Amino acid sequence: MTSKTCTLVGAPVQSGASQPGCIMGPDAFRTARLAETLGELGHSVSDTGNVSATDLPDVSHSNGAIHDLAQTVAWAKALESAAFEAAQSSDMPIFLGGDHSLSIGTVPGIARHWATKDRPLFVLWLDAHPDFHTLETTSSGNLHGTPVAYFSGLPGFEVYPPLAAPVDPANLCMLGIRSVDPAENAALAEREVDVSDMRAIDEHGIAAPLRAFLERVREANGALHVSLDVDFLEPSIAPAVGTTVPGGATFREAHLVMEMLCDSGLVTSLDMVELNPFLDERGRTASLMVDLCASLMGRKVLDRPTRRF
Ligand code: 6HN
Ligand code: MN
Ligand code: MN
Ligand code: MN
Repeated sequence: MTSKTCTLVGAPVQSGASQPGCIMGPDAFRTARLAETLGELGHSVSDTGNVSATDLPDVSHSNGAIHDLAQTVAWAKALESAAFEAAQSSDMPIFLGGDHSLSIGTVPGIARHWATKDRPLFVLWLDAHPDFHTLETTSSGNLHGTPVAYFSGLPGFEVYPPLAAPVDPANLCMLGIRSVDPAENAALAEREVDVSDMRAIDEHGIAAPLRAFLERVREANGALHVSLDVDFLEPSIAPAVGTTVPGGATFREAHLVMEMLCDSGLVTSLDMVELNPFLDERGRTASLMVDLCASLMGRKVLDRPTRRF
């Protein structure tokens, strides 16, 4: 792939998850040599360090299960600005999580950037979960279960920051889904979200739905944000996450997704989320996530186009 300017943005968010540990995620990615790996692939990398969110807004919600709302809203505001700036100044912002509530900030900031270029933003959500709760429907109260419903413009998010550019639900694709709460199921059924659950992937393989989605992005001249949750992966290869669900993407399925994304040339930003280093085994999950990022950014086995049959 052609050489890109990559901006690493640390987002040590853990207010959206139930257990602590994601605060250490950005430094675990650094320790696993993310910047050096991208540099070895020919990219120019700058690490802007970690964003911080200290000014807590005075917000509340009637759903008593919700915890850490003010902290999560503060992160959303700070990360929206950081994402917008990183997108203005580089080819490839890469957000180092942090739990998945960080996408409440990163995706809207990236969407605002592409709106100024008149290009629609598409989002590929690689996750065991659709993260499609509203503030009314979340029963765990863990706000990492809400980003997709929010940035797609669903009602009921008055306490989150207003969206400059909502993502059209028709521009979403979810792969790897295998744990959906009843309220999320109902909300997804009402809208045209392209969801491939693990059953569909077992039946058709992971390449077919991804290829179809990439074709849609290309036809629309879209920009593509990828949000990679550690729990997309099979827990036996990626134990460092608080929300493991059996039956995830295998090592090769995950690399194939990244390699196809690389070949497409369409990806313009990336979230790497939910890494909880406290739950890792000798850094293996952090290293796997870095290797997946390397596949996305051009690491190949053979220096020639993949054979077609
Ligand atoms: N994630 N649906 C569950 C909940 O608590 O709302 C799980 C959310 C997981 C969040 O994948 O980032
Ligand atoms: Mn908490
Ligand atoms: Mn998630
Ligand atoms: Mn998940």
